[in-house]
Formats: sequence, C-alpha cells, structure tokens
Amino acid sequence: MDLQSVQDLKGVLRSDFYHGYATAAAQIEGAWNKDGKGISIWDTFGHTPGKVSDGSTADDAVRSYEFYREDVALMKTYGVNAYRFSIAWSRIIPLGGCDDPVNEQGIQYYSSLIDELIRNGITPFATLFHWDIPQALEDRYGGMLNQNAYTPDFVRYARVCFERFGDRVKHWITYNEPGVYTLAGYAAGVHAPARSSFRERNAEGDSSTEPFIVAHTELVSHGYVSRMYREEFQPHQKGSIGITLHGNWSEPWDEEDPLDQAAAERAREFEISWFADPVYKTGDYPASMRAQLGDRLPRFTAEESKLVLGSSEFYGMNSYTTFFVKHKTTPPDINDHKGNVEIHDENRHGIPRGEESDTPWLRAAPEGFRKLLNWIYKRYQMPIYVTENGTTAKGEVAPTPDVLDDQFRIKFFEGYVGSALARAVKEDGVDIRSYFAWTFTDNWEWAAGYSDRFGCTFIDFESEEKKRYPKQSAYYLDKLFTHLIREA
Ligand code: PNW
Repeated sequence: MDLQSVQDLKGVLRSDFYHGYATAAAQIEGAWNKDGKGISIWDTFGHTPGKVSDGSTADDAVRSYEFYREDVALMKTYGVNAYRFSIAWSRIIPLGGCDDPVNEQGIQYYSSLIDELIRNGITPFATLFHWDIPQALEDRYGGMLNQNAYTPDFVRYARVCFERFGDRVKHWITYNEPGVYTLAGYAAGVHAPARSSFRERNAEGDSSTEPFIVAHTELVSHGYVSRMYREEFQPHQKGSIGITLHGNWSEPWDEEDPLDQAAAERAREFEISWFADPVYKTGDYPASMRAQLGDRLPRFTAEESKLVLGSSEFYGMNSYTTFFVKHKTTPPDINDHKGNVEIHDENRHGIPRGEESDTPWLRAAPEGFRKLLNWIYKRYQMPIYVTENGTTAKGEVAPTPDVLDDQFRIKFFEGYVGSALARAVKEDGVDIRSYFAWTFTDNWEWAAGYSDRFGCTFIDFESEEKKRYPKQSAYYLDKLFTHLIREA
C-alpha cells in the first residue's frame, strides 16, 4: 500500500478538493416501509419474483437508516471530508405528488443525518433522485413517461428538500445518471420500472421510443428544479446545483480505421452527449442522434431549450470502465441506443479492455478514465465533480483477512485516482474538484442483489445488524488523498 507510483504528485489537487463516498438511499437504507415511508418502484421491483438475480429485496439493505450515526463515525475514520447520499422521495412525500402530504419522520431522518455529517466535519452532497420514484406516481400517470404530470411533482419534492435542508446542504444534484435510469428501466427492461419491447421479460413498454421520452422528462424537469433553486433559494442559501451523468470511455476497436474512430465518437455522443449537449453545449440533442433516431427523439421547445442549457453549475461525472467500439455495416436496429456500433472486450490486436472485476460490464481501465476526463473537459468546459467511481473484486464472499486486504480494489484506485485523475489535473490541466468512491459499504446492487460488492467496507448480510468490516482500500484512499491534496 505504498505511494511509490504517485510520488511526483504530491499536492496536485486543490486544497478544497472534496473526497469521500457516494451512496444511494434504495441501496443502503432498508426501513423500506418504516416511519411513514411510501413504496418506491424499487420496492415493487424487489418484491416481484424473478427480477433480482439472488431473489433478494432491499427491505433491510444495510440498515443505514438505523445505523447512520455509526456509519458517519466509521466514515470519519476513513478520513473523508465529504459524503454524497441520496434522498428517498417516498420518505419525504410518500405518495410523491405535489398535493400529497409531507412525512415529517422522513424529513427528520435526513435532517439528523445532515447534522451528524456536519458535526463530524463532513460536507453533505445530496442527490434528489437516485432512481427510486414513488410507486404511486408510476400508478397514477406512468411516472416520467408523462412529462406534464410528472414535472410539477418533482419540482415540489425538490422545493421541500431545499426548504428543509438547504440551510445546511450546499451541494445539490438533481438526477443521478438519467441515462442509466432510462436505458436499464425502459430500453433493456432489467431495472425498475421494468418496461421494454421484449415480452419474454416485460409485459409492457416500447424500447424504441420510451427511453427517449423519459430522458426528455428528466432533462426538462431538471431544468425547472435548477431554475427554481437559482431564483428562490440560491440568493440566500448560497449553494450550487447540477446533474450527474454516467459515461464510459469508448475506444476505437481499430484505432487506425476512421470508421471505428467515428463509431467511438458516436457511441460517446449517444451515451454522454445525449444529456450533456442539451445541458452544457447546445440546448439540443447531438446531430448523430437526430440522424439515426429521427422523430423518435423528442424535440425541445424553444422555452425548454433555454431552460435546460446552462442549468447545471458543474459536470457531475460517474464513470467506471472502457469498451472497444467497432463500426457496423448494417443499418441500425429499431431498439438500438448506442449509435449502431459493436461493443467488444478486446481490440483488433487482442488486447483486453482491462482486468476483470466481479461485475461483467466492469473492467479496470484507468487510461480510458483519463481520456474521458479530457474528452468531457474539452467538450463541455465545466469544472468536473467525479461523483462515482469504484469496483467489485472477485472472491469477496466472507470477511477473511485476504478479502479485507482488497488489493484489486486498491490497484483500481491507484490507477483511476493516482495515475488517471491526478495526472489529468497536473499534466492535462483538467479542472477536477471532487472524487466520491462507489461505495462506502457493500450494498444492494439493484437487480444484482447482494452479490456484487462495491464497498470499501465489507457487510456481513447474514448478521442481524449487518456487521461492518473495513477493507484496506478505505485506508489506502485516505493515504492517497492526504498525499495528493495540497495543504491549505
Ligand atoms: C451506477 N454501466 O450505475 C449507479 O449510480 C449506482 O447506483 C450503482 O450501484 C453503481 O453505478 C454500480 O453499478 C451504473 O453499465 C450502472 O456503465 C451501470 C453502468 C454505469 C453505472
């Protein structure tokens, strides 16, 4: 666990750099129906047989709802100065809607968590939406498929959060990964609300249209919330507001083939610029998407476009891996969302995209992360807040000494933070202001259940109290950031 490879990087990160862990309410809190909480679509999903690979639910998850004080104390021993968590909409407004009652017990929980963080010198970053829309809104009008009905409900929920927590929370994120929410939930149908064109998997849905409609709703409702915050709250609360987008690096399969270079750029646009161009660059979707999707891609009204462009005060970035991308010679499938490309694990020289983790899509590819930081910074010219990055590791099944000495994860962080992020700052001039590791403890990894362990803390899910065991990677990150961050 030495810092050999980063010796030359001492003090390269800003003295006010934020580092800590990111989590999501539905993955950690448990207490799914306690103290007045309403049901979210992920509660429904978990309780539907056949949806989650290990058959588990998030009813208890890691019980952070009860153990948040102990968790903040443990986090403090990990040396963090910030924590990114999400607020469960259905804890705040159990039925979700703009005329539905507020649940004071839910407010109380987040209020106490925020106070506990601040008391421990940890800056809270709050995400309003990390995929857990109240089930009642899905039932009432189809959730985000209905932009007109949905938007006032999201705006009112956000207003309650700003009113009740905005005196203490100065970093707001409206949506976590609007792209993964819509692609997994409405294109593949493997996440809640489980809709797609594939009838062997989902009873309803249309993968060729719904993902784009839902994305549009996310962008526009984000725009309304951002405007409201900036007009009504920011002048006295003095915080900032933005959105977090996911994105992987797309590397050409044959780096010398112009068709593969174009395919890789198109893949980046379909994955990232779909959201980032409207918000940071043009107020509209990329031309490559319009060319392939035509009228299946919604159009921004002039008012929406104005609202969305410039609506995020920073670039919230979640990134995990790299894929090789090869052009196709056949026309795009109606259900394609990637820009009509082939995705490969090896390039034309047979070089793999990275070392395997315990999660099939995720391989360790730090060079791709550095390229992506540069690509985003160049295209969008915004300060970047890395709001998630991390990995699973093979063989983490019990809290034995070898498992807790998680060398694979340590090496992952060494590559992604030590060489990629810190060198992007020092050598490439990219403006990066935070790094949140995904994630604090092992948790409920959505449709993968409890088997994919992303935590820097091992959880014994069999034990009543979900016993926590620190992994060495947590201490490594502490040492690494102490070295990289400039002393004030
Ligand atoms: C993120 N991909 O999801 C989410 O924000 C977390 O809630 C989740 O637990 C974490 O990453 C790990 O999966 C992603 O395929 C899911 O590129 C899939 C991808 C990226 C992010």
